[in-house]
Amino acid sequence: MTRKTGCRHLILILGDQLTPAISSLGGADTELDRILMVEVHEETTYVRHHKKKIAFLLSAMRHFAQELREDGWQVDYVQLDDGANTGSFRGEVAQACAAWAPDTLVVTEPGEWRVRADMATWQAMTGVPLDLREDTRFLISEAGFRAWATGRKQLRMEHFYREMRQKTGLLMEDGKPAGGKWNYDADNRKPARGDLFMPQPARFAPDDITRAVLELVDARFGDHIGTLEPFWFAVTRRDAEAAFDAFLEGALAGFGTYQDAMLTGEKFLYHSVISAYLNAGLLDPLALCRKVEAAWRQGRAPLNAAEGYIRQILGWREYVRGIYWLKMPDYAASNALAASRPLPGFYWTGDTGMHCLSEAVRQTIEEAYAHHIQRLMITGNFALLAGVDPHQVHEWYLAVYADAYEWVELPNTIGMSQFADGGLLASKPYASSGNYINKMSDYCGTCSYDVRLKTGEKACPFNALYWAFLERNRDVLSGNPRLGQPYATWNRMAPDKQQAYRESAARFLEKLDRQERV
Ligand code: FAD
Ligand code: DLZ
Ligand code: SF4
Repeated sequence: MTRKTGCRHLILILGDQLTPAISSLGGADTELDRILMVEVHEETTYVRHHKKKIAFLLSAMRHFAQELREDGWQVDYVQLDDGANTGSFRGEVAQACAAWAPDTLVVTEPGEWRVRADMATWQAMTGVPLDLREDTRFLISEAGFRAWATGRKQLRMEHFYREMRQKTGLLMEDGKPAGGKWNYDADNRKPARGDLFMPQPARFAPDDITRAVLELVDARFGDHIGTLEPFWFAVTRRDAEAAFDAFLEGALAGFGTYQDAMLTGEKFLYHSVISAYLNAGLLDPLALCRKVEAAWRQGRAPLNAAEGYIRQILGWREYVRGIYWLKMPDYAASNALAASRPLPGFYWTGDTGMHCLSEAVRQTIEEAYAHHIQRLMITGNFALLAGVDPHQVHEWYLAVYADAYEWVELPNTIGMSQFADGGLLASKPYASSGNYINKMSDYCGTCSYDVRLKTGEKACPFNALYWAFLERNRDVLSGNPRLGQPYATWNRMAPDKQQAYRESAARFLEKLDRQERV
């Protein structure tokens, strides 16, 4: 490696730090400092990410590097197919530090424990002092969340969210919540009908940079899940902002009412489809919340929509990040329900007679996207009821969605969806029989199973699995006050009916274990 000279700070910008105001650039100088961005094999394969997720991020990284150069920065950009690419962050950092001998290596804290642990060894490895800076793109710092959590018996999102509303002043009027209530979720549970106007997310044609990335991903990651085409994601800040503005105009007004709805063939409904952009740093969370508040104040969206939307970003998104950093690294190994079944093969193919699951998985394969209620009440609910190993469930979610980074995915999966943290995050498991899915979707109408049948070969598998789940986990769950009613129903049930549920669930799970098509 030839020694180059003239670098004061070497600033490493990671793939999900594509923000001009990122803290690592604070105080930097275009003459004295150099930026390093690296496409590395290790990050593309630590789980086998969806092809579209890899393509999105690499294209967004290349566009960001181009914008930085246009703004006068000196950027060293290492592409995946560069001959000298070492394949890892640490290899690239070692190489660049040897080449530039910077006074300091500057990095904004990464969003995953795995990378942070590795980074802690870099100073010893390179001999270059590491200036690790806080990620200021969140509305509460890790220390701020820790302070909020300290001394609390329960870490409920709703309490956290109210404090965040007060802290930011979002949807507040004279110190009180706008409209008199903090939360309008009760208004947000309507099913959707096929004849409703369906807005669509804004789509962007691939440019030369994206096309080159698509070829690269196709050649290198052909065996990863997912289809690459059509590729329509925004890969620049400007386009991501246009996508959000299109959501404000076309879909926000219906966001609240239809937030929990699911409809065959409608992959996006009234969701904003911006999580991949937000998590990569192309959008700013506070700016999004302010725009939504403004839309409500201008009468362009009802309060239940604006509040519901702001709660997702100001509440849930910040809260799960806080939980992640509060509880890692042990959190990842949580398995309160001792679930151990392997993840069924149809999670990778969508090949199942259960229509709700085939819809959710197939659109995941096509788009690297499923909306929240599909993730929680279809793929998550099934894995929970079937007793799938939560670590395998976690790795699946981390791999298949374009918005997935461990800080946000892990608490959602381990905590909210699989109850593997024993109720730290959710006050009760998000477990439901087919009845809920039938109420919130049109999936059951064209399913090979019958949602009205409770037991037997043709019965909706969710029905018997639900009761078998409650019975199997009685020791851990029966004391939960929010499950008092279902346990009371189970206890009152005639023994032969209980036995029919047990047998139905056991037969279905045996089939699953024999890897037969279900
Ligand atoms: P919208 O429905 O339009 O919501 C707006 C925004 O709110 C989202 O873009 C997102 O930034 C935020 N948001 C909403 N719900 C949550 C939540 N529960 N946690 C954090 N932020 C939220 N979200 C991710 O960003 N990355 C993940 O890896 C991820 N994994 C998940 C895994 C499971 C098992 C579950 C149940 C949820 C997961 N979520 C994850 C949360 C949520 O499903 C997605 O944020 C949402 O579906 C993204 O689509 P959207 O942009 O259309 O969101
Ligand atoms: C997810 C991802 C992928 C697929 N590829 C890269 C990459 O090649 N280079 C990079 O800097 N970042 C990538 N990322 C995002 C990182 O995994 C992410 O920055 C860390 O997990 C920390 O959150
Ligand atoms: Fe899903 Fe059961 Fe409805 Fe089929 S009947 S779509 S398996 S909930």
